[in-house]
Amino acid sequence: MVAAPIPSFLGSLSTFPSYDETPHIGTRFPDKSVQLSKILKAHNSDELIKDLATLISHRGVVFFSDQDLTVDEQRELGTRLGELSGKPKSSTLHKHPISEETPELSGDISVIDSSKGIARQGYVLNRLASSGWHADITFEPVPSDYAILKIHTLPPTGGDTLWASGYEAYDRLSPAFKKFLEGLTAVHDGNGFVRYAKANGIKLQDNRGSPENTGSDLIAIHPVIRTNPVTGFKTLFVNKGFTKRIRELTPEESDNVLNYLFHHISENHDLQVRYKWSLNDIAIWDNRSTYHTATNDYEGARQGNRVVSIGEKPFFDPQSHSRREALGLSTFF
Ligand SMILES: O=C(O)CCC(=O)C(=O)O
Ligand SMILES: [Fe+2]
Repeated sequence: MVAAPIPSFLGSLSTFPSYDETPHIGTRFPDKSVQLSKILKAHNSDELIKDLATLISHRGVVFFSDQDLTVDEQRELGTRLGELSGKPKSSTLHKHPISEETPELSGDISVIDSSKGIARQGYVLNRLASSGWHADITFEPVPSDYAILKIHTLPPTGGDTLWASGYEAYDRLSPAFKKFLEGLTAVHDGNGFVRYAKANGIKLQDNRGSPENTGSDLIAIHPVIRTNPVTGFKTLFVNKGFTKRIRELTPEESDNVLNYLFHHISENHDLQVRYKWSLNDIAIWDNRSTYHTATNDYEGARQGNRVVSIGEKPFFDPQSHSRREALGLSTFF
């Protein structure tokens, strides 16, 4: 069988110049004449933003160069991406448990700072660089659909971010292993943030973007294989940052299977994309079907603002297809 080419998912965004960073993950709009602030105000903004959500969900992560988007506009975009792609009415923007409200920034803006806070909780200097792979806030019962990160302070070089595709991670598993994982559930634990809050005198945020995301025990149970409702594709939904235990297995079985899956994600560099930031670039990713990790190879300041929106409660639809199956791409077995 001749494999089909990877189709375009640009829709109404096809009027803007763009290219795919790799075959399986990442699309970039390199031209700074393409401004998200203009897309928000366009006469057909609903169509453009809905198509952007579809593109992000298919391509995992999408990059925009040198953006003038304000934090208010970043919140608006985070809200509309989910609304136009069908998220539940009760889902709004996430307030990170250790997000500190300031006169300038409310709790629904996460400050990503190289010296402290969300991006540094649990960071240990002498660990493998690959130990940082995660998807955002999977410790919430209703976790994130999209995240938007704008980096406004950068070191002269370094500080790249990597993303990996959960669709492709699923597709690379053997049919027997896929079947074994489907229907299993895993514990996701974010209580490292509770300890960080206690140690640093930070008040834990409650009511974190969904009526279900409440309380101070940051534990959730999610399917190991999940269906992304926007694409309908199956994705591997465990991440090294937060997934601690597959409930249906013995502790040793769980440790070994999770360890295998974390290596499967971090060692297959052909399901990853690495982005080298310029000032005021924006990345938007789908937290349901990608993982990401920062690169701590620099000295000095690096800072950005992030909006994380809440999506739907994760589910597995046994009728859903893998990405390669659905797109008619070659398969491994
Ligand atoms: O600093 C980065 O590159 C990414 C930090 C991160 O994990 C996030 O913004 O969700
Ligand atoms: Fe993150």
